[in-house]
Amino acid sequence: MTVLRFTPAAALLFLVAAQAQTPTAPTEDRVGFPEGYAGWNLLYVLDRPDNRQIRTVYANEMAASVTDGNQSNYPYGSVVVMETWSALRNAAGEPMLDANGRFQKDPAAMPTIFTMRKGRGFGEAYGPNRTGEWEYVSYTAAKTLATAPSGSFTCANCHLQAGQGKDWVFRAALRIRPGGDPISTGAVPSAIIKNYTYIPGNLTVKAGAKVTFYNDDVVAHTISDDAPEGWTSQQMRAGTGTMTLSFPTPGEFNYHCSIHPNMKAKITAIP
Ligand code: HEC
Ligand SMILES: [Cu+2]
Repeated sequence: MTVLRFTPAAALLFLVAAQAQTPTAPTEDRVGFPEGYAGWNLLYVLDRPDNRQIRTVYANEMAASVTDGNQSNYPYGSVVVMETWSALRNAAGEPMLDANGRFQKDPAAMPTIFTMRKGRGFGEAYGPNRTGEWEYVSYTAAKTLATAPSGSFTCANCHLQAGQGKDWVFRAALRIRPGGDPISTGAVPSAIIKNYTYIPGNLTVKAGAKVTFYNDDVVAHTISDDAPEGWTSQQMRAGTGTMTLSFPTPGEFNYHCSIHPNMKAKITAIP
């Protein structure tokens, strides 16, 4: 008589085998290289300090017709492109900022072109990683595949985080508005506003530095000089408003919010 015993070692083998299964993904490229994307509608430019990249995001006319980033009605045919580009760095490896406090593209680098397209019935092949009717591919500047459809489950799996409410598009709410509205600059924040608080409340910078504020609160705020007749910013929109201030000379800048006068903080510029 043989006794089949399910040993812990067998259980482990079974687990390993189950994990080794590759998640499903489309096998054919239905996204297509986005010819002429740099001339499309600019949605946002995000400086990514963690991986030292500039991410420039464009939308074709259909995707750009969705002006509210929380709307889930991107029409079929919508294409969103994110061009990722390494930032120019100094000898210490830190991004070199331009006159506006923004990262600059490294002219020696080549971009990668992340592309998502929505189509009727798209996305089914992703199975549990499906994000609505989007499919994903990334391309090199030479228009070859960087992430082929078969590997694009990684894209879908991560974009799940953006959620159905945004139709799995992460940052459409960062849309750059025409007319010089300084919201949504995508610059790296040196200070944020959260829960009616400027963070940090006491910031010390070197004279010559630029400080970018990011309004991460659910209501609008301003930055207003405490000095009588002092300068005041326009309202920074909830969630997306940004503001960059320069501190060319040493000194103290005490400021408050004109809407909530008890919000107070200070920036000290040292030589
Ligand atoms: C680890 C998570 C992750 C993976 C993997 C990923 N993305 Fe994204 N993607 C993001 C995030 C987060 C953003 C928003 C910009 C940012 O924060 O860098 C984004 C932005 C985008 C955008 C601009 C629209 C938007 O959502 O704001 C496109 C297009 C895009 N990704 C395509 C792709 C493609 C194609 C792949 C696979 C080749 C991919 N992504 C893989 C997280 C991911
Ligand atoms: Cu306020």
